[in-house]
Amino acid sequence: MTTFNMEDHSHRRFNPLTGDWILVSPHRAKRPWQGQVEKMQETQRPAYDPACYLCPGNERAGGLKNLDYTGTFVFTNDFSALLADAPDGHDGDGDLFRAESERGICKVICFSPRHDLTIPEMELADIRRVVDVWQHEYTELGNKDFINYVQIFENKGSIMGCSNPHPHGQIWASSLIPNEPQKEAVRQGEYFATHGRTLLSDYLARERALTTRLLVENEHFTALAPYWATWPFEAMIISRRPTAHIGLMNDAEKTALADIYRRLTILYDNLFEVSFPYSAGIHQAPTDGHEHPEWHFHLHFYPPLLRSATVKKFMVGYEMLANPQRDITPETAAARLRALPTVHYRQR
Ligand code: H2U
Ligand code: ZN
Repeated sequence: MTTFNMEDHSHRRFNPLTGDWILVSPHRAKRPWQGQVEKMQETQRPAYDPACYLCPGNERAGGLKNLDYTGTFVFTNDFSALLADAPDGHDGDGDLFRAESERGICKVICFSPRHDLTIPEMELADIRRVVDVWQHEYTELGNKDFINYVQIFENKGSIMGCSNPHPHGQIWASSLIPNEPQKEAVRQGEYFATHGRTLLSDYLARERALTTRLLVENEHFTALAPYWATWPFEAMIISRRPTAHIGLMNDAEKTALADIYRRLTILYDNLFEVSFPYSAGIHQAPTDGHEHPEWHFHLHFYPPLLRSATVKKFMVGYEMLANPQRDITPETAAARLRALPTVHYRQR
């Protein structure tokens, strides 16, 4: 019998943040590939698009007009998934049928007036303004008595269902804590109660000693491919200080957050020399009025691309019916990302 090694043998890995498992099949990454590998033709977008509903001064669906903004611009989503005035109520009869009313507020954030940019091509100072908006919105929305969780996220690329290439993100603030942060809340709470330290501070210390899954670092943040990553080039950004939420971040940390978001997404764009699609977002403490020393601020990046600008990983079959599976290991993915140039391919 050969001895088990993670680079050759099928195995499963545990995600301590959610309690889920992922199946890893590194031997399959060696199988021949006969599908497409071509580079996508990227069209140069104009700096201003008169037909874009996010560009300055333009009209949105419903007739409201965007301000002639020069930095960031925030507005209430014209098609909000959560409504602030949904009345209290529920439906069902106990175990089998359960429904509850849910209230919330949805906003859209334009990152830049420039239609042709995305975060990896923006100046650091301009990304810093986006971080300021995140901090302001987290605090302001979180202070409302009916808002107990603020989900900040960015959905980028048409392959992710994003409707508009203009650089933007969203915030959905709700009265209940949604599934993913709720799973993480439970696991981080258990860990903190047992160890007196946050789960992610212990995890980060181990990863920084091992270095194999690290991507980029600055003084206040580390970007890495998590041990339990599901998506081929999945990443996390973790604050080095065990900060519960963005409201507690100081000036230096906010600039460092802008810096690491930029540097990670430059690596992403350089991987296939294409504007790299992903869903990314912040996980942080609920805004329920309690202190949450167990919560450790972090971001998740879930990119769908697998082996070229056009070939994406499908979460289907075994993944839908059993559990997620990946071929290329997070260690290999990290090594590939780390080896890329740190200057954006369009600025070279
Ligand atoms: P995506 O790019 O991920 O599709 O999100 C864009 C959001 O912008 C989406 O939630 C909103 C949509 O509801 N939107 C407006 O609020 N006003 C508009 O005029 C068009 C789109
Ligand atoms: Zn998380």
